[in-house]
Amino acid sequence: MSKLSKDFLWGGAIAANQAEGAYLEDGKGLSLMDIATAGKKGVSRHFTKGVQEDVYYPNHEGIDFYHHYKEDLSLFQEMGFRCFRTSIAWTRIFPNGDEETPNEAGLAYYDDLFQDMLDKGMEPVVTISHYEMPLHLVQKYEGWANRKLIDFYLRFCEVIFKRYKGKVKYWMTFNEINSVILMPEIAGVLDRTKDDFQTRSYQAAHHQFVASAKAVAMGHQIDPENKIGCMVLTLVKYPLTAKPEDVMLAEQNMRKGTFAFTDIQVRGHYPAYVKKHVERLGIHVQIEPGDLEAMQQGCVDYIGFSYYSSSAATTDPNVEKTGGNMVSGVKNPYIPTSEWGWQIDALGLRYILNRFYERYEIPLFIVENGLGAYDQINEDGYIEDDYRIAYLREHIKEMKNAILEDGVDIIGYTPWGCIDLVSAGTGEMSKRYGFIYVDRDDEGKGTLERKKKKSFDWYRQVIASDGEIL
Ligand code: BGP
Repeated sequence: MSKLSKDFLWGGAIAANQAEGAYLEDGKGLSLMDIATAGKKGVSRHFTKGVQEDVYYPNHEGIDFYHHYKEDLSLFQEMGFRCFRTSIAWTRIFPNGDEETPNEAGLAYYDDLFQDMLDKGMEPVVTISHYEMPLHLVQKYEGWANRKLIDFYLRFCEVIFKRYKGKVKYWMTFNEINSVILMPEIAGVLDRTKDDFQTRSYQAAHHQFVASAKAVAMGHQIDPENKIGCMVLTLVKYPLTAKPEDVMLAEQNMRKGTFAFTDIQVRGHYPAYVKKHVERLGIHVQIEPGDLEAMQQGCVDYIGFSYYSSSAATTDPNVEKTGGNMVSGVKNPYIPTSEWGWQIDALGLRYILNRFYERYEIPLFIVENGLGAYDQINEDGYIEDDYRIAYLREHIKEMKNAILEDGVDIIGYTPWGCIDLVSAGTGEMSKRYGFIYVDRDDEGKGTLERKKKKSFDWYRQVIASDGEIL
């Protein structure tokens, strides 16, 4: 029998800023992401300009999950979801981020949302900060480069931990925390042309590590039932050849891109290779008394992570490059690529699961995985997304191998964008991940009608059979 246990958390994942829309409703403030994606290729970096009249911002309406959540959760329930991952928009709770009193309407919205999940048999899995923060905190404080952000974030955490106590047990502190170094603009650190950009980015990272650790400690104190994880983007790198230099480089890239972040948050301190790296960069990161103790006292309970693709590493400068989630790598000739140039590698999932588990021996949670693709509606109005089924099938097989063959402890699996939503990387609707199609195009036209794709029934069967029927 190759079934997974009944308590394995099958589900799906979205983020507030890419799905909710209703960007100024019920007292919500402007978020960084409300102006960061402007429907153009790549993340627009006109953060400081605020909303411009002549620019189209896809996140302003998203898929209007804000008003459709009951209908959408019912569809997830039909698929048998046992959990559902979303984030809380910081700006619904603290519109500017630095005020003392939270916005009751925002709190009430998530009360209803989490209650509806529970009523429909889904364990809420909540990202506290998914790529977004009040724009005001960027404009007034320079985002996470400013130490004050730690307190603003902790105030937000305290309010939501207390309010949703008993409803939410699974939390993650920052989505893809490695983005603070890979794309510091997401943490509100602006202006790459300035000399101190790197210093500010590393300072921002330190602030996030301290904030995350303090949030973990606080969350445990408020409710000992809470399970609080980190969330990292996994950048799996293989050596392109068996040349020792390539092997070493791949390992260094794994540390720099991925393990540095988990080492810090799981073990609660800066590893020696991180200190050496910062030393080599010649930058000074200000560490205040108590910071290192706080990091030690706020080790995470589990590792949440996203996995989409892998790439290779080589010291040879002449080989072909490949695209990827936030960073590009070297093309691996043994694996295919998606329409967006991300290399598809299901075995890489088993590989990273094992790397994490042998390194830390704490539970893992695959909170993002999936294939972004252009979907075609056929004449009967149906979407036959066999390519998506094939991608997920192969990844689930490898996840099962990790559990059943290797003994890795995995809490659950939440494929990304279980309902179509706005792409974080491109700002487009047409890069779709969902089991459920949403009638909305890149210009914001469409009825917002929801439609089940072929993968919907497939995933329902996967869950119903506890992963046996793929
Ligand atoms: C991750 C993010 C998500 C998401 C996903 C897919 O990095 O956590 O927010 O969008 O990648 O990326 P994209 O939307 O660019 O296809």
